Amino acid sequence: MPPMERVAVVGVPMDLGANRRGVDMGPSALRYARLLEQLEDLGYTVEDLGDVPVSLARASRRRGRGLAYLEEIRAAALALKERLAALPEGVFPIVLGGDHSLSMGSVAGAARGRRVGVVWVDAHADFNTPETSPSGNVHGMPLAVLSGLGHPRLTEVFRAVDPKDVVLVGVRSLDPGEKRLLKEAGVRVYTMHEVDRLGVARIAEEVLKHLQGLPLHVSLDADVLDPTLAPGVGTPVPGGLTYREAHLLMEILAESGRVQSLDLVEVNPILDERNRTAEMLVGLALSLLGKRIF
Ligand code: 6HN
Ligand code: MN
Ligand code: MN
Repeated sequence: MPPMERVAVVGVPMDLGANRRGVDMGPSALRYARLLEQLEDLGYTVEDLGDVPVSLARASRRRGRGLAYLEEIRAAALALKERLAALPEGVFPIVLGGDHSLSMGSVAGAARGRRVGVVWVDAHADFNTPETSPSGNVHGMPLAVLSGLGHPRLTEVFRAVDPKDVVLVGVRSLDPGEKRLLKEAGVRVYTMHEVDRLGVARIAEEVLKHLQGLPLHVSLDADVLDPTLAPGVGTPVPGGLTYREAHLLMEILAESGRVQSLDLVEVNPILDERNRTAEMLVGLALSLLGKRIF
């Protein structure tokens, strides 16, 4: 269980990094799925900090080297970074997305300049740069930016981790240039192939060992789950984590007592069925914060 008793929730209603609208409603859907109430039932003191401001830019336009909405995304993620960095020590932040580009700000803010391990649980690696990205969508780039690779406007404020302190779990969709960058940077990658061969329990133990001694940030992208469980995502990929695998992963990470911050991202209520994707992520957050069956 995390060593903290206080949780701060902050929303980032942003869809500018994705190519489909609607993920900006994710924070509402996650709150509606009773995240805060259920955390209180677990015994946490929970504060809702509201949402960080996000530009209402909507015109479809591209700027600077193929990146869509670079400045608007930078501003929102920077506001998030500052809000998290200003939290008192001992408060566990949960960031509600919004598209995954917000994690540039959440990891950088939670790290506060210190060394942290990042567990990025996602069907994708989000390790593109403007040069390797096939889409120009910034939500395919945040992990690269955090590792110091990408557009200088982003790396200058969000570079926060050593790529050797980053682990990916659940990956099953990589772009060619991104694959090369991951190898060069030395990121540890557990694809669905390893999930099938080794099982989630073994992977979770290896992750904890690989990131030994470091405080951990977990970034949970809803599309890591199988799309039959979590249909409310903009970039679904077949063959994802099952309900049981995802919960077991959260439970073992929780047992380490080292997780100190969390993102719940890429929930798109417009594409969802009866809010089940948000409910899945809320359930996983509760497991990560110590909820147990018995
Ligand atoms: N996400 N690799 C693709 C791209 O456009 O760069 C998909 C990225 C998806 C990002 O789901 O957070
Ligand atoms: Mn992602
Ligand atoms: Mn993804």
